[in-house]
Amino acid sequence: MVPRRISEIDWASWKATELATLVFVHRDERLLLIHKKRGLGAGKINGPGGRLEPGETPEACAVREAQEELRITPKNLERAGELRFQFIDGYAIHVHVYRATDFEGTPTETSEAIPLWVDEDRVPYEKMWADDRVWLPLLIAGTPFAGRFIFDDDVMLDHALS
Ligand code: 6U4
Repeated sequence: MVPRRISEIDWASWKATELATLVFVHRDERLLLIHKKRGLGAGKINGPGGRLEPGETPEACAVREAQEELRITPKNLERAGELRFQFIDGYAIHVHVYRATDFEGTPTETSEAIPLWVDEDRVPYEKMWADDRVWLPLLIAGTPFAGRFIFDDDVMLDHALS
């Protein structure tokens, strides 16, 4: 059966196809976002991030992806939350989300992303994944979160947040 509701999944035995990260630099009441050029979510606005390489820790992945996508090194990383996404085609991704209060380098456009600073109270949710408006306000407020989501392509069918 293809699950369309959170309650139809046994989350205790749920396994992700992919492990990934997102990292949000949050400094001076602004967030450093990206306009993503390729990969999952191309065309959307998000934080930098991507999939873990073999043997890599989530924190090291978050730093590497920010370096690759924006040429910056985030500093003072703190765990903000975690997100479990089940897509109805069978793809499943577990994302560790980090907040960084500082960074080194100059945010620079790369082949993967265009940097974008936004005020924390003017986040362009309409150009982001549908789940972001559920949990990004918690990251901004410094409240830890754990989310579970079911997607059909980029349509969010159901979610639960704790
Ligand atoms: P690789 O090949 O790993 O470099 P990359 O573009 O880094 O590709 P990709 O395309 O697999 O990674 O996309 C994974 C990224 O997309 C992670 O940073 C998590 C993010 N992501 C996926 N689904 C998301 C969703 N529903 N909401 C969200 N971010 C999501 O905010």
